Amino acid sequence: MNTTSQSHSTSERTALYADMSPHNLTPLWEVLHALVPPHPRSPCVPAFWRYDDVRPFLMRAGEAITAEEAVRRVLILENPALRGQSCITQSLYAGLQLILPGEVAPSHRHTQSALRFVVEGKGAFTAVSGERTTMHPGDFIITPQWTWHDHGSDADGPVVWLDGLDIPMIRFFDAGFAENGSAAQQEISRPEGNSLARFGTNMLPLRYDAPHGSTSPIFSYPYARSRDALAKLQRDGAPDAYDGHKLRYVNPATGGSPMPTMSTFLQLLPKGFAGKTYRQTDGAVFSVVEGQGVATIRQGETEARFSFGPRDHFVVPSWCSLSLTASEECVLFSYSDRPVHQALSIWREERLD
Ligand code: 1HN
Repeated sequence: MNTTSQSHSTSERTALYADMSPHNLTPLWEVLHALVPPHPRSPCVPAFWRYDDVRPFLMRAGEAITAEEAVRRVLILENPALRGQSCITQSLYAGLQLILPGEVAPSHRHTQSALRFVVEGKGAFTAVSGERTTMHPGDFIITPQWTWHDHGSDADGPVVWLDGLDIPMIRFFDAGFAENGSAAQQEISRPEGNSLARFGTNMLPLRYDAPHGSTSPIFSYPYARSRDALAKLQRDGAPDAYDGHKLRYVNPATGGSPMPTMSTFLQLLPKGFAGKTYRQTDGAVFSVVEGQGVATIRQGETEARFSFGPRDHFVVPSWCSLSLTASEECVLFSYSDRPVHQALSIWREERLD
């Protein structure tokens, strides 16, 4: 191609772009590479929230506003590269919620699914669809989409939990609906533990009719049970070289994830564990329950090393490589958007090292 035709085509293109722009037309060939990248390049970055840094702000929030006035007294864990968007990854929301003795976070429902992972304190409760669940540290509790839910506290101190929601996904699909309850607290129609008795013992009621569609019928997965399972795995065999001893929570009726949009996991890293490096397309949020360790996260040429302890939180964006080491025996809870990747047949994992 000679220079004349090249400059001719450049000016021709510039004119073409300018003339068609008012018609809301734009040339694909200028953006094609960015639209179909050779591998994921998340705009999110790895980030870490040390609980000792966050807790004083939570307690100040407890003095600045009541749970009732706030509706939900939560400090959002915002990805530093996505400030102002109320999200920790492009598809997931995370926040730390505080409830104080005697408070009520009023009843409402929405099409976003929520998970709670109890971080500090015990004796608060959440009520879902007429049943209360008392919170203990490490309990994993579900609020299925479009179920009435409120929180309260008979505790004698502050109770803090991690909220994980699929807010950015529902926003992406423009499928958000919400309603406030007519009373601050919903009526309780079943005794505590009823859903665990019906669905949580590897048995199901005859003529089981999924009360919440593809969401698990169990509201609470108590830490004591999950922790005990990990202790027995640790006693009985060698850890996986990448994950340690890692279990996924399931919907007992389907074997699938507890919620259609979020997977949840609990893993034990034995003392001295030096995990191999892996990456996955699902970005994940971690809540540290026990122990001390280091998460090394690589994104392109940039490496982040987070020394974590109990109640700390960190995020591993999509396709960042992660390795975990433990100087003390560790237990980590995590959640991600994996079921959506799997439903779309786009989930990928690479085990490196
Ligand atoms: C919500 O309903 C809760 O019920 C927590 O505790 C966090 C963040 C955004 C929208 C709804 C809750 C939330 C939320």
